[in-house]
Amino acid sequence: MKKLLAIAVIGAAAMGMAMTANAADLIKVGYAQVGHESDWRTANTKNYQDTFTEDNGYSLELVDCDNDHAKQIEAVRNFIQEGLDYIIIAPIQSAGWDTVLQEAQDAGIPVIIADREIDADESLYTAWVGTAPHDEGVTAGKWLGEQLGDKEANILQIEGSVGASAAIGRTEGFQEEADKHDNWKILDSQSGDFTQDGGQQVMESFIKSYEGKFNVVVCQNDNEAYGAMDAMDAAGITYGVDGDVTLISYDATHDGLQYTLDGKFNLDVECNPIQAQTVSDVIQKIQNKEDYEKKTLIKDEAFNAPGIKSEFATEITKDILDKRAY
Ligand code: GZL
Ligand code: ZN
Repeated sequence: MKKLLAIAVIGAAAMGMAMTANAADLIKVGYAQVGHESDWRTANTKNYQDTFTEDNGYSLELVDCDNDHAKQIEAVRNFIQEGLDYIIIAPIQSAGWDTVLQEAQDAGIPVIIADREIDADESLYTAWVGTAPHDEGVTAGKWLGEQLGDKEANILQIEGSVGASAAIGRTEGFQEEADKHDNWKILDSQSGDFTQDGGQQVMESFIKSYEGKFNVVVCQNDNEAYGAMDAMDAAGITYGVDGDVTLISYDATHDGLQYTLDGKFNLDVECNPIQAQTVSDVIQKIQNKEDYEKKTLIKDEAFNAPGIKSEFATEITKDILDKRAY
């Protein structure tokens, strides 16, 4: 009996060793995530959790920084303290990153900036994987110009979170196109913080000031657009393909594209949250001491309601919608 017990004990110890060894082999990654402000963010978080798994050789510490820059800096400092192998940051705001990036560099921990952009010198981070909000804004502006022809536009814009590169880029890109039309006027542009509540509150205040004076609403993400639709419904303002107001949104999440298919959104400019595999590929190259791209752009496209022909957007169909990953 004793012998059997001894074998069992050695076996368990070996298993334990194997597990510990495996745990030691895992690449320890910290992800300082923006927060949980939108469906886009939820899809992005799930994508990281589905990709940075133990089966794929990772241990992931994902911190939801609740749209709070100070919390995000603190999360990165904690990652440095823990001595993680890699730090990924989706920066809530573009400014204020130099100091903590220098600290990570001094600690020898590679930092990958994901999703959004930062103002810091690119020597302060190892790689960047994200999308092009400026181009997304240009696409929205070009599409509107194509659809309006020489008709005038009185535009209300609900911006994303203040200081976020996604908001800054979309605003600048759209403005660049609007400047080409002397009969376009952006009546007002306020931040809805990329949330549905924010979109509704801003739209309600817009309606108080501009009812009857606007024919275009631009929302810088789908959740703001849902809030804006609620506010316009309550005020009896029609929008979409058969409405008085042209409604433009960004993100092209599943529900946003459903509204586009239903003709409630005229246009939804995609910003693809499925980025984790691309980030993992960069990490694997660094691990294997292979060359890697400093910057990798995640491709976007745009979708408009059925029946609308455009050079800048694809007509959404049920088939495209059903195939979407998010
Ligand atoms: C865009 C991303 C933005 C989305 C919003 O790259 O950072 O943040 O457009 C999300 O939905 O809140
Ligand atoms: Zn430009």
